[in-house]
Amino acid sequence: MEEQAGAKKSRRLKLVIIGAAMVAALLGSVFLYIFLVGNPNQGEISDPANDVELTVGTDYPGVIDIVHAALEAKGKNLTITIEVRDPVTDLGDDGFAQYNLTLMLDNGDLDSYEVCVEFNSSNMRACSVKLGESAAQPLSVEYSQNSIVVKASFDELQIAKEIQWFVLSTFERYSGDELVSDASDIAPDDSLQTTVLKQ
Ligand SMILES: [Ca+2]
Repeated sequence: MEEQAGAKKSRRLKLVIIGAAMVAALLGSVFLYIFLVGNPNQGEISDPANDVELTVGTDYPGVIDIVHAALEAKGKNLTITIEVRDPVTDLGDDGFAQYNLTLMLDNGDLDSYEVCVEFNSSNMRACSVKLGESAAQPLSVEYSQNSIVVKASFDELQIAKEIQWFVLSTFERYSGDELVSDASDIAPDDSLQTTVLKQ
């Protein structure tokens, strides 16, 4: 009996040691991953629905009503997600919408970029332009339901301490040459958003 109890105890001890070793290995992998890959920096803006300003006409598509925007910065890569009130849909032949994201990267100097997403009935495309330069860099853009995701890359982002940013959406619709709808939304409403980066 005593022998059996001793063998049981020893098996239990072995299992405890193996379990502890597995947990330690798992934690080690997680720490190694964080050390090698790093955590992304994130920032976000929430904006009310139904706060679009109309300067011409009486209607606009809910796709320009911004409700949330987010940045995720890792190294020099930046992922921008814009969420809107209604799903991204066909704007019709005469509709034209645009999102302009202004980014000011504070890295001692202030480098400013404009990220622009424009779309109409047939396509959506995105590009970035550095303030003071004219060359536009094409960017990857995808949309799904109520989200638009843009991926960009800026060398200055790697040494930037913070990003100040805001998003402006606009919509125009023409009837022939006449502008019959002109609407816009801005987020945040009253100031720039500051996202601090931990490098
Ligand atoms: Ca809004």
